[in-house]
Amino acid sequence: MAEKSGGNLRHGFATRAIHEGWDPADGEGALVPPVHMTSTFAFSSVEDGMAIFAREKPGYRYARSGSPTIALLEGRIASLEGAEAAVAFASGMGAITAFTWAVCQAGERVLIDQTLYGSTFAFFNEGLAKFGVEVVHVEMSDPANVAAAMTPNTRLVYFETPANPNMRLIDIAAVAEIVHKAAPDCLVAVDNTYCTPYLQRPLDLGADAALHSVTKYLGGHGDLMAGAVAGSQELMDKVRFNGLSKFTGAVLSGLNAHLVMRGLKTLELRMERHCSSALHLARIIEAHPAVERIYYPGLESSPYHALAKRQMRAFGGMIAFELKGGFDAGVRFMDAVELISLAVSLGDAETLVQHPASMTHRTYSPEQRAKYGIADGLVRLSIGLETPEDLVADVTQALDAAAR
Ligand code: 3LM
Repeated sequence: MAEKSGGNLRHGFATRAIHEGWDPADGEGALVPPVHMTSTFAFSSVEDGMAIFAREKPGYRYARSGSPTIALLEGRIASLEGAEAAVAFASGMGAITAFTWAVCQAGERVLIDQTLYGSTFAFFNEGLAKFGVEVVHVEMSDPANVAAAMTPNTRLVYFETPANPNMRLIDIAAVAEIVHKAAPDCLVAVDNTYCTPYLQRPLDLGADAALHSVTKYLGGHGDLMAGAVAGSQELMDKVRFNGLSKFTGAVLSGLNAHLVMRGLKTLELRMERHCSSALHLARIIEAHPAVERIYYPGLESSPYHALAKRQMRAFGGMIAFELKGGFDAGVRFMDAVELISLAVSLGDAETLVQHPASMTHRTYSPEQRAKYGIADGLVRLSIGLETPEDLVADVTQALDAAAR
């Protein structure tokens, strides 16, 4: 995957994740930037405060609309995503809701893919539709369906790729081209949580915004909640000063921004390990006689393999599969794991397993799950950073147990 844009391109991804935006000389030599734990900022005069509030002069006023530690993190995420700017949030849902409310209004139309993280799906269908925005479900893995659903008042096209939990892929470049041709003001937003900008850069492929649950791989250690959106400066100003500051208030704390930056320093290394372990395990799972079907774009048998090779650097750390015997066999597998933890969330050092139909995607009705490919027997694995042989042993004994 070629990197076309973003931040200081003299430097590579890992260097930017570690250094972007910070010179120790600006902080009395501190190698690690200080954490600003302050809610408000003192002005030198009324005139100064007025100019900062009017955004005629750069400066901080109140931490809900920005602070130095958050700004440093935002600069790093923007650089990694190849964006002009980014806005950080207290959670992924904080980012998704603030972004959407900042860009859409009643009477407009939003296209969403048919598989999204459960709370995102609920937000669009229950939270947004309630305020007079028309929300239309489209099967976006065929871009022709997006073309057919576009109307002049379509304001936003929103999807995840790979989609949580069933690993469908969507061709970002093809969808962005179709959308921008049909309605130049329509925004294409991609939830890039599953990939991180190390694996996939939606803006380089023509999208207008990349969104994250930073709680996951970017934080990387399962010890915080955070979110982010990256895009043009103009769009991010709208997201910050309307979506975040006025609509949701879902602002990240300085301490958590510091922890995310600590996580980002090892993002490249961690993603390499997540991806290599996941590919190794996917091959073992695919070959096991207890397995009915596996969803992992790194496998040659995946219908998304060619697209994954085109738009992702590697195939990610998430695997979904169904066992012969469906739901009951899936439950036997999840109850049989020993090293692996039975928990929602993903992107942590610990390998996690969960049951989408009853947990992360409970917001879908049984009919919607059936229609949108979230089988009752689907099991989701987030492959962690443990010794790969230990994961192989645990997965294999749990598959053997599920088959009995
Ligand atoms: C999960 N996902 O286990 P937060 N976008 C994507 C996500 O996967 C998530 C969010 C946004 C899970 C969380 S489910 C009870 C636990 C692709 C979260 C939302 O607000 O930071 O959780 O991000 O799949």
